[in-house]
Amino acid sequence: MLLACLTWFATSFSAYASGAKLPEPEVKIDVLYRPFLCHRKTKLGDMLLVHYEGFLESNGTMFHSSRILGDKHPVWFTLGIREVIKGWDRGLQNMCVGEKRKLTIPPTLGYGKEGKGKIPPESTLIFDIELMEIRNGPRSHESFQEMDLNDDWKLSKEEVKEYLRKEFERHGYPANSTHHEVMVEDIFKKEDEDNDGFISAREFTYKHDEL
Ligand SMILES: [Ca+2]
Ligand SMILES: [Ca+2]
Repeated sequence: MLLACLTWFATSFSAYASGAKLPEPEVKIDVLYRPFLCHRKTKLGDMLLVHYEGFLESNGTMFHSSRILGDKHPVWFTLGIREVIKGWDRGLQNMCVGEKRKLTIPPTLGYGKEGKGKIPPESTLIFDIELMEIRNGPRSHESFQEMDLNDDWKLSKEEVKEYLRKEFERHGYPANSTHHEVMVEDIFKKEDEDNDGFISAREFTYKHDEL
């Protein structure tokens, strides 16, 4: 115990001294099955359809199974926008359809100090996850590339305005450039986090905090 404390202190101190963030626990990823054919791998911003079982590491209790409980359907979510716990956002990248993974997720990347429902506070979680399908998310790189007309990996106000114009036209609305200007300003207020006048690929794809 003392040794553990000393190690912890030494690690914290060196992190503090070097100005770096405290080292954060990681998700442990075990690939249980990887299909031979893999046309596409998951990336941040994709929509994923998964079946999963969740267990408490402490006593092996299964707290959820998408196959057995609820409507027994697999679930959709968007990767990398904190729609799910951090452990999933981090642990389900570069995954092929048909692939099965076991994730061991420390509490800080799961439900933390509070816990949730059947999950007690400070629980390490184990998930068996099978990826059923991948789709382009609304904040996928494909959508970004479509909007980025000059391929410089950032969206200018003009590009966003042009995108809005096309979208409105596609849905049969009359063009109203004053309205679009207002919308563009509003979008940039929310999305251009570093205020450099452009929406970068990163600002576009990562909706919330960093993973
Ligand atoms: Ca651009
Ligand atoms: Ca920016």
